[in-house]
Amino acid sequence: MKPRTLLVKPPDPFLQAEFVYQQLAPHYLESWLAAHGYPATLVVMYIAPDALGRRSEPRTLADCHMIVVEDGAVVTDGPFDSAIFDDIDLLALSVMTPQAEYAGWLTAAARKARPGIKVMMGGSHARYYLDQVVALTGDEACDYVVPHDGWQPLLDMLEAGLPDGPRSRILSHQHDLKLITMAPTRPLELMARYSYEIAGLPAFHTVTALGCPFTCHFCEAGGERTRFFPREMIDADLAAMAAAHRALGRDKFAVMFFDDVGLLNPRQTRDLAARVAAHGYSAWRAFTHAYLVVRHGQKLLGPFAETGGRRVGIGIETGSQRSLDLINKRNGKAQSVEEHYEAVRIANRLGIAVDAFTMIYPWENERDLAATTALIEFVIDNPVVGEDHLGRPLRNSVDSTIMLPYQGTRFNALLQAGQVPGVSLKSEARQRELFYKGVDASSGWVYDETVLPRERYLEVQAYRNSLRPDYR
Ligand code: B12
Ligand code: SF4
Repeated sequence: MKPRTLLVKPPDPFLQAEFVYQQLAPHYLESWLAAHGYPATLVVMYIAPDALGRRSEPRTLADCHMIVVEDGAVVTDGPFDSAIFDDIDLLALSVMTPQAEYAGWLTAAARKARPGIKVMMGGSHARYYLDQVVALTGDEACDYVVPHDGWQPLLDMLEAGLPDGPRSRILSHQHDLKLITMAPTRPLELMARYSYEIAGLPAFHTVTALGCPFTCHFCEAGGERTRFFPREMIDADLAAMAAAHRALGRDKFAVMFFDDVGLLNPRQTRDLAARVAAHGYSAWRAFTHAYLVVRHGQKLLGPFAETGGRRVGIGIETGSQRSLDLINKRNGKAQSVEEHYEAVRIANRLGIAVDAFTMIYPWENERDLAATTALIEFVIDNPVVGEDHLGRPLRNSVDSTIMLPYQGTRFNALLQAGQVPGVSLKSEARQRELFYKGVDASSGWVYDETVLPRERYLEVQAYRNSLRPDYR
């Protein structure tokens, strides 16, 4: 009999809401296993809200809930039960850093319930915090650790009969994405749980590529080679999402591309727009960059707008030229704050609302803060041509966070080396206890010293976020 895999998405109490976006990796891996004839069960874990709608941090697995999906149907939705490990040969965990603690609990529980089970961990936590994953000991240590693409390592270990060996074996592989033609699974009963809207229409999300060509110094993923999925896969995926929308009784629906750069150049945008239209979507959202909008204008955003592109996400980061230069988004190439203003004007004239992502940096003084606040006020006030599908005027939106220099980022190294005047970090050990340990998708405060007091940054952040319109 072929070994059976349990693909698990751990819970996300870190997020304000858990059923907004699917965590796609387990779904890609599930369809890959099916194509290779290996049986798998999928488990989506979550924290159930209390009577007042609040979710609290779980203390043990008993505080978690799970949705169990087999052959595309939900077979259980209820409290966590370690009976899910019965008949399982491989526990395959997909882990982002905020989920790492729960992954450890799951590994230990699986070993207790089923001695001899093998555990494999993949996802962005294994990629960016590999040293910490490999250092796990006792029952929480994994057998196989996959820091990059999961498709081949998973298949290799299953075909080899889940070989024994020392714990924490690193299996690193980068797939030629042209060979990945199976779209992620979209189990209907699960899709019905996700709730997200674009321009007044229900939306699902996907990605068309992995990696990012940019080099923001605050980002863990900066500079990873960009690899595109083949058109065959994008078509299959758009068709599957459209079928799910229709099966849920929706005649108009939307899609969001979560790629770091969804609209990269006019040709790629034209091709993607044609696919979106061909599959019957009425609205879509994607991400792009200010300098690309300024450089290509109508050529980049025209095909997007004409096929229902109603919102574009742009990391405009800051209105302070000094901070923008320090971020180094374009690997040494200049980017100007004026381009941020211009990109918003261009998009808005074409009937596209901008979701502008900005940050506050720990070296910023009152002048820097005022410059970004002025940019944000401009974004919020700038009129957008057109209406959404509920007849409401399209409105720009903003998001303000405080930059935290995660482990492995260039800013972490620069701050650690004391190269930014007025800013210092807590010890490395203390930082590890604070990153991704917070509520409402924020981390703890990793700074010992910042140019202005934390309270001032929080006050400015609260003001900026208060400017958001009440719909998007
Ligand atoms: C969509 C998305 C989200 C969505 C959905 C989450 C998801 N994981 O799908 C939402 C909005 C919920 C989200 C939230 C957050 N996100 Co996010 N997100 C993304 C994004 C843009 C795409 C994810 C995706 O679908 N990728 C495509 C799949 C195929 O790639 P993948 O998940 O990496 O999986 C591959 C491998 O990692 C591996 N793999 C994955 N799982 C497994 C499991 C096994 C067993 C194996 C063998 C292999 C394997 O195989 C896959 C194929 O190669 C990525 C950036 C990116 N481009 O990947 C950021 C990213 C994953 N997010 C990131 C961050 C920081 C966050 C937040 C912390 C942001 C915040 N402050 O709220 C939260 C945390 C959420 C939480 N879990 O609590 C970071 C991760 C950092 C980290 N250390 O883990 C990333 C890398 C962005 C970045 N550049 O910094 N995110
Ligand atoms: S654009 Fe910048 S922040 Fe976004 S993924 Fe790329 S390097 Fe990271």
